Amino acid sequence: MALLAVVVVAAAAFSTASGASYGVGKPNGGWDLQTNYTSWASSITFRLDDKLVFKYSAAAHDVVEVTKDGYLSCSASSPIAVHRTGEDAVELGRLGRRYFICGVPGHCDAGMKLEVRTLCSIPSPPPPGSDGDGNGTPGGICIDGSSPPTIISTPGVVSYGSAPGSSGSATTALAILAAATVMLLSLIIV
Ligand SMILES: [Cu+2]
Repeated sequence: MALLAVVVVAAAAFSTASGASYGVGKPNGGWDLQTNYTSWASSITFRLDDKLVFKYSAAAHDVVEVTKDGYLSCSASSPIAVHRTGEDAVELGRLGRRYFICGVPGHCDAGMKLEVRTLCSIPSPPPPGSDGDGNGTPGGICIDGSSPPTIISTPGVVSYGSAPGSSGSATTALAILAAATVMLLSLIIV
């Protein structure tokens, strides 16, 4: 029974849907001087393997991925990446925050700056039988996409690798629950 629970959890972890694609500033704007990107980004929950698409006139703008400092100071002088095609797709391939500004002087200060926070692909599955202690929120068990969850041979223990932001509490709770079930079952059998 405990093993079954583990299999179900592992199966849920593997069934990652492919990411969504978001046109930056859409549907009412684009990558331009009119859109408020703070409110645009706050209306979307970005998940791992989602994609940003910056669409703009390449003659008027560009897209520079910068550090948090570059974002805060509107400085494109130490870029992480520069995009200039007018239709640039950026994969959100890792968890955490990323920062994009327009490198044309004055445009970032005028509001062409975007902060995106990428969360786990899958909300954490609540441990079976738990009464829900917040394990469904991002930051619990987190699949980072680059390393599939590994299943250790000890019954009831599932390891999700070194996914950033993962806390051991959900896994530990699952392990304890599984161990308790195994002990109970063996008592009944004996
Ligand atoms: Cu611009």
